Amino acid sequence: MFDKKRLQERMNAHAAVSFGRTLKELNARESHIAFSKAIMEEVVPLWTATREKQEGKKKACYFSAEFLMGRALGNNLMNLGINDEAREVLGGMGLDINDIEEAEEDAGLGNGGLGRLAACFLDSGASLGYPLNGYGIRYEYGIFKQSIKDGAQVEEGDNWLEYGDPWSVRRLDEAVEVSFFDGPVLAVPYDTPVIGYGGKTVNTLRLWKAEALKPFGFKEFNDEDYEGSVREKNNAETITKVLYPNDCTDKGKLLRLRQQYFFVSASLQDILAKHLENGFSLESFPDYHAIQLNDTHPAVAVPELMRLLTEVHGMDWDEAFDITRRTLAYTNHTILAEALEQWPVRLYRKLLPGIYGIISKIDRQLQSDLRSKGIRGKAQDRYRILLGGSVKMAWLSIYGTHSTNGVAELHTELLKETELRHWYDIYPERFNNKTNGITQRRWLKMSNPELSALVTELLGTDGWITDLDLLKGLRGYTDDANVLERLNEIKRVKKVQLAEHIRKVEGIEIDPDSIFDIQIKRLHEYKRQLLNAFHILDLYYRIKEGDAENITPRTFIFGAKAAPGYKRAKGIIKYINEIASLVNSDPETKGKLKVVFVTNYRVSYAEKLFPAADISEQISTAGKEASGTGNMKFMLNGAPTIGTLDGANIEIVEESGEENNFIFGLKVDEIEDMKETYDPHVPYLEVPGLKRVVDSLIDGTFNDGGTGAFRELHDSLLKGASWHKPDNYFILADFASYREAQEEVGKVFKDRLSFAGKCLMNISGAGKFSSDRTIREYANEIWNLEN
Ligand code: NBG
Repeated sequence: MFDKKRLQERMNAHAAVSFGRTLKELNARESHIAFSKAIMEEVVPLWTATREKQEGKKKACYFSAEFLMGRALGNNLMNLGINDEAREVLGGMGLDINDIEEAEEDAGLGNGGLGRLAACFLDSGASLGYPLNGYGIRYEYGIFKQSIKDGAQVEEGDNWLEYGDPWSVRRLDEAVEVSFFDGPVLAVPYDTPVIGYGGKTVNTLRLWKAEALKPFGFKEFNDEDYEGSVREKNNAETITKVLYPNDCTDKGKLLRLRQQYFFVSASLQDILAKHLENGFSLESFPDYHAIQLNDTHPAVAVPELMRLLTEVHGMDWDEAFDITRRTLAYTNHTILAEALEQWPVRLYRKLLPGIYGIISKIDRQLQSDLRSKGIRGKAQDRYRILLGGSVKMAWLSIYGTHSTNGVAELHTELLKETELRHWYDIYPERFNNKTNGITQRRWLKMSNPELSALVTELLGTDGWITDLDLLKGLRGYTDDANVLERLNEIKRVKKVQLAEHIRKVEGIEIDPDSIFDIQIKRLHEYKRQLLNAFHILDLYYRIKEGDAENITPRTFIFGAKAAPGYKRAKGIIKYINEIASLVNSDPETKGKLKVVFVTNYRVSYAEKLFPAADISEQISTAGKEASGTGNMKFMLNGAPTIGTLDGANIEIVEESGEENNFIFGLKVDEIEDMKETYDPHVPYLEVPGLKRVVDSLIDGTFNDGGTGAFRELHDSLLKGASWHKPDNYFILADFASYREAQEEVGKVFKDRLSFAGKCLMNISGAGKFSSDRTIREYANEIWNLEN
């Protein structure tokens, strides 16, 4: 039973012990810590109970270099079912629960979709009662903090642990050693409880921190070599210092490889040791563990598990390989060829000579398997894990595991037909699809309590919180004017809340009666924020020419981080901000058009943006976005998609009806057909208005601060570059079609009830996109796991 008085006492105690003060003297961040620690005390007994209940049962282990958890407090209170009590207790002490929640730093240990997917999966695993634990890296600095100066992105370190992390416990007694060529480091686990909805299951996210075995050299100190005395400590701690801020692609960096091996080796040693401690045999390892590799970042698990089984435990190679393969499974998250991870052999050999030896042996075994399938000589090259001086992590992952899955139907089909076709030919049974999902607990119940209440009322049950398919029951209301009006009222409330927040943090006023048209995701060329920007500028010119008299007022909102080394992406941010200053300061378009680039887009900002959207921008070049998950969050909150037939957009439209979304642009096969002959000069010269906006990059309309970034963007569209053809993401080719779809949006939006009908069709069709469904599929079809 939950005891309010006890909570209050605990909070006072934590204020005293952690900060040496009374509650009244704490600032918001300190109060947040004291309160969270008090809640943590409530959680620990539940956590222990889950551990005991799961003893001896098969477990799934989700290996991921990224977990983009966001804030914990609000989510944990919700899942424990003690929101109201918490509000009361805090209120009684003169504290506002909202202020306390807002004071929490995001745990931003991920870049984008891949890391956030891992977080949603953990929530679903615990909520469904599966023994599913996460394993990753405790980065001291997460994804950088973004600010905008003169329209350009500026990065700053994300010191998320500054005030401490009340949600994790350090378990020094379970530390393990990880060996590199230059010596061992200590891996210390920090465990965070993952509380399932209803509080019945509390799983674990285990993140490893690197430390020195010998943190202080007394001899060096005595010799007055002060740097030397802490060198080992600094070198070790560097491994888990910071998250690499690249979404999708990674260039071969020694430190990154260290990070990968560090967390994979620590996790495998830990899991294997516990398995044996519990009295189970090595041979039974796959009967008790399923390990999912989130992309190729943890692919070194294949040779590392082989090393542990054969070299540490003396098992013979063939049996060890069988166990490894039956334990591991791999998820592919991208089809972009340049993003398939490869490591220079010299790095591998240097850092992990033993592991490199095992990879060579795996590669030799692969060759012999290929021979037995009649694939010989040169024909083997496209499969080889070691070839041309690089280690191909995707090939290692497919060969060393029993399952390879894509993350949306189209993505999986494309993998089978193109990038991974040769592998599909020889191992068709290994390939399967697991369409991504999102947790409705965070992305509807918590972020949008107003809409949640309406949904519960209409359905007559809150069962959708754990069974999202129930949303189908809303289909009965698509013609109910009263319901549609209420839906619109709720949307307006969320828009007012967002507008208020944007006024506070960005200093920009936006009009809640305008269409909120939102594109929030990492900045990448293939996601085509530039297409959106061109359309806005075109609209602006047309309004000024009196050509868009009847336009429905619009607020275009962007949120995006660019990888710090990705020059074009940064150029696009600057370009969007230049358009924003032009548009927002022009009295002629006032009241009709506004552009906002929100700074430091992250999970906690997303929670305010998704519920307030009228339109969801999902405009990637067809075939390039593996799935997308933001698209699902918009849908669940009732925003129709303006988008291409790409990734999970296809399935979204299947579930909600094409007529309830705004689909435009070239399809995968059309792009395939024209890619050899495509000349962007054709649309550039022929589509009315297009040249004008494209040339704004070079004709002096805007200033890129002397970086040359705008000229370079212009060239990328019309001249290409050494590594790609002109306009390789077909922005100019899709412009006219996009503009038409946007016009349709403006028109349909005017009929407020008919637009609300589309919103309701989206909400009611969102059931498939619960990560509960996704996790059940992983559990049944890959992990063979029971709840
Ligand atoms: C991303 C894809 C998204 C997808 C997420 C989660 C990588 C490598 N891939 O389309 O670009 O939704 O993974 O699967 O980050």
